[in-house]
Amino acid sequence: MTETTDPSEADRELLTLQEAADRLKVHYMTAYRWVRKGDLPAFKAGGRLRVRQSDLDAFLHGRQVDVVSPSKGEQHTDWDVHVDRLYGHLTAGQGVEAGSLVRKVVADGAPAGDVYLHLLAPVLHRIGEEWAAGRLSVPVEHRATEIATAIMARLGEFFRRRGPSRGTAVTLTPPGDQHALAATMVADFLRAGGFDVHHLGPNVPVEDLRLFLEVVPTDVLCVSITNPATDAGVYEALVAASRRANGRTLVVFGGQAHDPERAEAAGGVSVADLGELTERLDELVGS
Ligand code: B12
Repeated sequence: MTETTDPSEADRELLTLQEAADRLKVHYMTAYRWVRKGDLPAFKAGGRLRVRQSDLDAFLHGRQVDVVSPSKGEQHTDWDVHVDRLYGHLTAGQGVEAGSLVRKVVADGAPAGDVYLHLLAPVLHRIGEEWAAGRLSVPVEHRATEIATAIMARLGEFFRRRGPSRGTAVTLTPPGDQHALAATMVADFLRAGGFDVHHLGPNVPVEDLRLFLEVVPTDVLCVSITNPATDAGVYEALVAASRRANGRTLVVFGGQAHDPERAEAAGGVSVADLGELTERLDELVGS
């Protein structure tokens, strides 16, 4: 941080730290910490911290991957504590409290991608375990899922990325699979990774998908499979449909109930870890 009292510095480019924090979509204290660490250039003018718009743009550009993508390595967020709290809010139907908790975790600097992988997914997994053990009713699970869906809709904005497109992706779940959230996460990760995404949601009929792929040039089709009762023939059906439609779409299968062997045998690709998806796509289809 540099100190100056030169009023000529206070040109139109200057933002207060609160304005900078608002544009970065973080809490004031988070922006302040970044200034103290020297990550975000700021200086004092008229006794207040100021940030140049151009410095903010450069910071945002450099940090975009951090804000959006899962972090690798260092982790300061106490995920276990947040998982317990969010589980409590979701199962009690406390949508406002759940939303505030997630907003705070992001405002404190956690990448939105990490919120998906280390907070929402484990909470939903626990909800599934408790439902399967007969300790959570179906309405309570449904209500919790609705709140999680609303939270994800709000987090979606963190996964937008400007710049040249790396290709077009389609995301969905196959026929008979009503589990929508993981496919939405896949769509957001692909957007953050620079893809234009057509997110079709759950339960998409194969023949209708083929017609869609005929008119929408698609580089990657990402299929999320969660329902263990999914028809085993769906792997071949989806790969065949994409080949008939245009012959160029790479079909990637993932999700807790997907079968890697069937995926590969059908001519698709299996990717288990969502955090690795865009890197794997770099290897598979190039940038
Ligand atoms: C919510 C929910 C539902 C809701 C879904 C509503 C909605 N809007 O999505 C409803 C009520 C519809 C539902 C229905 C059923 N469900 Co359900 N459901 C769940 C629950 C609690 C959460 C699902 C979820 O969103 N998880 C969070 C996501 C983010 O986690 P994920 O799927 O693991 O995804 C991660 C990775 O796998 C990966 N990933 C996922 N997809 C992809 C794709 C690619 C390309 C890549 C790279 C990565 C990737 O990235 C994600 C982030 O890490 C799960 C519990 C659980 N373990 O998930 C049960 C669960 C999946 N359901 C289960 C069951 C049994 C059912 C039903 C059969 C129940 C019934 N008797 O009717 C039906 C089937 C309906 C159908 N036809 O699909 C079981 C499956 C058990 C099994 N494996 O044998 C589970 C595991 C519950 C349990 N513990 O028993 N369910």
